[in-house]
Amino acid sequence: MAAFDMEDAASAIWLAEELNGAKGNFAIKIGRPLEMQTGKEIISKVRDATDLPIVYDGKIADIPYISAKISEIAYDAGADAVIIHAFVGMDVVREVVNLRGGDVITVIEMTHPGSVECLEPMSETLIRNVSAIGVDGVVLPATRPDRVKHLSGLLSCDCGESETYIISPGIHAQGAAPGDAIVNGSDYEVVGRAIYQSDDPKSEAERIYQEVLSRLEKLEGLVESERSGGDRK
Ligand code: BMP
Repeated sequence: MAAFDMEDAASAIWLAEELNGAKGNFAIKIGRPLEMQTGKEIISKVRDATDLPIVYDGKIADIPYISAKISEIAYDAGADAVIIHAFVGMDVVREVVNLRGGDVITVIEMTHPGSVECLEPMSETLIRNVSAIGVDGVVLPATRPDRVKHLSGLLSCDCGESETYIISPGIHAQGAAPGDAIVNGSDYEVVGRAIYQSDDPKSEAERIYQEVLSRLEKLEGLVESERSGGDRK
């Protein structure tokens, strides 16, 4: 998932078009710096430039009425998903989920050091509660793969494997390596500066995607050889 935190519309639209034809499974996350510099219209403009899923990362953390209002504006502009904070409370999460405007992704733990102090003590409760409400996705930090592993195990589902997807920022610019989160249970890794500040963003996105894939394949190979080793015993 490419984080669009650049600050001008032309670069965002260009990169959205480039990624549309990129080899891999990509999505676009529109962040506040881009939105503040260009207005909410940037969501519609990126929508027109690409078929990729668009996530509006407003990190919404307001009262239920206002959180729902902001989410509605983002969905109406063309966002497929919005990111809201879970720590504000389940009444907020429920209000946004009940809009049924698109996917709802909730922040559980973050990549920066302050998250350990403030979010970690309540993250187990948060992930169980948002999971019970039925959010579509959660944010867990690629910078702490052990937390991705632990918290992903708490996502509940009646039918075995949870359908809630996990997105994990922190790749490259914040120190995590491509694949660190995915091999620990995440579904998407979020990459911002390493892509949009590179000389050739499309190639860089494809290269990072391949790196993640090869780590996954290596892991699956290991699991497979352990299993067949076990079968022979
Ligand atoms: P970068 O790869 O340039 O560090 O960007 C990371 C992106 O992920 C930014 O858009 C940031 O807002 C977001 N993010 C994060 O870095 N940590 C979190 O815990 C949650 C985020 O959404």
